[in-house]
Amino acid sequence: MFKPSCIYFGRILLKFCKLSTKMLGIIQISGVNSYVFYFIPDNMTWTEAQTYCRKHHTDLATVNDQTGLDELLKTLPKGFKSNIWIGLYRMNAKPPWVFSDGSSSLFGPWISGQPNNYGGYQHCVYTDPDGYWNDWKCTDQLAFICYGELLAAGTVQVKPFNFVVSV
Ligand SMILES: [Ca+2]
Repeated sequence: MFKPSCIYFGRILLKFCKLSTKMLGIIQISGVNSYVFYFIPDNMTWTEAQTYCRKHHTDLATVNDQTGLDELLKTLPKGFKSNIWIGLYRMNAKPPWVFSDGSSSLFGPWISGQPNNYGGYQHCVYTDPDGYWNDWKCTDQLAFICYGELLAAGTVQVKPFNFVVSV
């Protein structure tokens, strides 16, 4: 099955998706508060967490700015002190860091000295409960945060074939 690849402008103010090799469609136009985060307390590998989020929500968490990160951290239970997977990863030892949903990483409150790719296999990213990030071994099992797209008031959703343009 063809999986659309998407480009986000703002926090899904506009989301363009490449629908096939020849077409680009506007999939969704939605409001600023269009993300909602879900804390999942079960410990999973990064890939297992990604699979879970895609099945039950939209994807592993994408975080583009401090406001979004603050919203994400609010979902943690009071007193929660462990590290949590977010959607950020890289394919190998070199950047770019990208999010699970395909969007670019424009923001990174790394812990001092990170990312360090310790041991050469730290290709996934957790946030600590204070909101600082570290690259980490993807096969370690951590709790994680999914995001879902919340269709706020004023949201317009269009069917792709209404707005298909050639590229
Ligand atoms: Ca690291």
